[in-house]
Amino acid sequence: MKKNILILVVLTLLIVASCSLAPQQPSAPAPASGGGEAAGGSLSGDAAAIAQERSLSPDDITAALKTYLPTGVHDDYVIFASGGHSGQMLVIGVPSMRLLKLIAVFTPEPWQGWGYGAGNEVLDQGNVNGREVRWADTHHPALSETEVDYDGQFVFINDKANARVAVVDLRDFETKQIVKNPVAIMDHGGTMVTPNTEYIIEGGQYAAPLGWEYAPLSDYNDSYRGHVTFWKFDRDKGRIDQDNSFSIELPPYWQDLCDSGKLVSEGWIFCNSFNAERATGGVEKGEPPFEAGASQGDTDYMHIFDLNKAVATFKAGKTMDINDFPVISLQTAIDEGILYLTPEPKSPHGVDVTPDGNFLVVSGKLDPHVTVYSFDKIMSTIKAGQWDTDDYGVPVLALDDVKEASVEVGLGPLHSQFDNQGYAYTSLFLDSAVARWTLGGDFADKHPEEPWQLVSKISVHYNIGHLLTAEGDTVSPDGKYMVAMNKWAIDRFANVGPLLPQNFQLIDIDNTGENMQLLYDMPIGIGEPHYAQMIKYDKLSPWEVYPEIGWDPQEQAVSPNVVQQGEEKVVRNGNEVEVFMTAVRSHFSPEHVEIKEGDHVTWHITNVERAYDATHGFSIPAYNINLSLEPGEHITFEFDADQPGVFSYYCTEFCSALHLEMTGYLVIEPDGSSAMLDQ
Ligand code: K7E
Ligand code: CUA
Repeated sequence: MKKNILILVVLTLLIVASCSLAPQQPSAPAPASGGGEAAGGSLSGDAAAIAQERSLSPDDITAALKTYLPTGVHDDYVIFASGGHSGQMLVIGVPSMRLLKLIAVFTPEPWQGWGYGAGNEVLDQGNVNGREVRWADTHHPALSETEVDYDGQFVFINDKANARVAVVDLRDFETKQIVKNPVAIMDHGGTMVTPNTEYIIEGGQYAAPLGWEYAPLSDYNDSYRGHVTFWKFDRDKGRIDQDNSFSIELPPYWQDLCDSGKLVSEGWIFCNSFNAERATGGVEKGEPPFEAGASQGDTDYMHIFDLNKAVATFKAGKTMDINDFPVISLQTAIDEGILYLTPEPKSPHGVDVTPDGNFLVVSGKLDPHVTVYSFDKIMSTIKAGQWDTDDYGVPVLALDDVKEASVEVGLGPLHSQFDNQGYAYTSLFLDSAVARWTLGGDFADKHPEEPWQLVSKISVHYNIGHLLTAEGDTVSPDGKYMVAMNKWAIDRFANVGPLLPQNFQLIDIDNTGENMQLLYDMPIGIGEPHYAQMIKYDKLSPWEVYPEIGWDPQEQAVSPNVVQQGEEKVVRNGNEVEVFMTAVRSHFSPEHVEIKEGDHVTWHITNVERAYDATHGFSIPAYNINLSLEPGEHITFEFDADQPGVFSYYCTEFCSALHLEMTGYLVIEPDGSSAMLDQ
């Protein structure tokens, strides 16, 4: 009974506290009032009874209260997460951890009609050597930034498996462009952005001859190379400007993750690497396996780039062409002072620039420390011309000359994020934990502890990869929330067979000095997300409906083929047939499309609705056509009428009471049939 009373007291206190905190809610419909009478501070006996019946601890109850959103209330933050192998992107609300959307990116997606008559041109941009590649290993989404703050306009994501980068426009949350890297067949260290999104960074991974030419593994040191690619972003067009983009050839170390400098370090780019040993594997030939060969050495190399010099060198035309793409050669990068290296212990992963731009944090997967580098020291060492060189002649700054601190955080450190109180958070894969530690420099005043020290840890479940904090990659992180992106879930969820979901765990980091609190587990059952970013919801201003009737989302303008109501028709010219169709609750016009086998069909369809959420679907069986037409949207698709017969096209969104009646007949008369249709 004592426990019961405790829960009651805790609940009462919490409810009183949460009411007096007056949380900022975005303008949203008022929540439907529930049965409980919470506002006065009294608690209905039901709540205590439920808590007892469900054996909820006081921590469970606070976690529930911190994450529950009444109906109609919106989340404070939105996460854009990699969808891992699904090739898509996830949109998740925080603190509710509700999945709000899956954005189709590299992979066809039926609900959005992506790849079934719409989006095909964008998907085709991602073809590799002419082959349709319709999956992706998405790793690192990056929100567009203005002055190193998320601006809510675009989000980018890379495909590690095929070295591709996609652009998503956050006005309609649709993918607008995919670029295939002409220099490399795969990547990893994308898609971090420079402070005003001038460039999107795409770093390499497993070295190979540039342009994925053939060279035997015995030529590894001479013929295999790494790369980093800088994609110029044209914000007005909302597209990567491939003509003003370029790569830099790098030694065949395995470049891993990159981050852009900010504020004092703006204009500099940092990428960690591993396998500076240049191991080439071959365990079956008696060679050390990669995992041993690539971690023999005590250090690998952080790559430091002077982006301004690189851009000047590219603009001066001092480049070579790989698959018609400009590449600054390794020698030119050395000669022009574009590239420097510095050692990083020990099989490193991740390089993260602190919010003030002064420090770089690198984790050594096999080292219980994070190493903190001083940008200031890097600059003075470069200015002093103080370096050795590696086997390729690249300047190597001594670790002792540029290191600021090393902080013992725990086993298997991977990635670091930051808050607004001078703390850093590092994921610990082997410990299955997140370490909170103190930053020094100007951050030292923000927290009571000594700088560069471990403060506390929280267990996560299990084997965490990346982590993210609210606005964590900006110059002004919000603190509040952290999400642990855990690779293994094991026992956290109901058993669904041997392939388990990933586990995103929401953690409250707002209670300085106290322990971080685990709030919520969210299973991700579509692939292995790597990274994600969290933006304040009120920074997003997506359209509710498309701005005008006939909107072509690919052009973000009214389509020249818009079909207005009253202008629907079917036009024949030889065996070219053009269909002009509108969709509105609850009918398509026309309802009969009668054509002939062998016709080539161009079909224009406009959703002429202006009402919020009045989406219509449009599908044609057997022809693999399936569209989603949001209010105002126009889509044009084509097909060859090679299968005669009768095909009912219909609306696939339950849009109205007479939705089932929203259908029509596509009648395709067999070739050679005598009863010619009169169109
Ligand atoms: Cu650490 Cu691809 Cu960013 Cu996975 S990477 S965890
Ligand atoms: Cu339109 Cu159902």
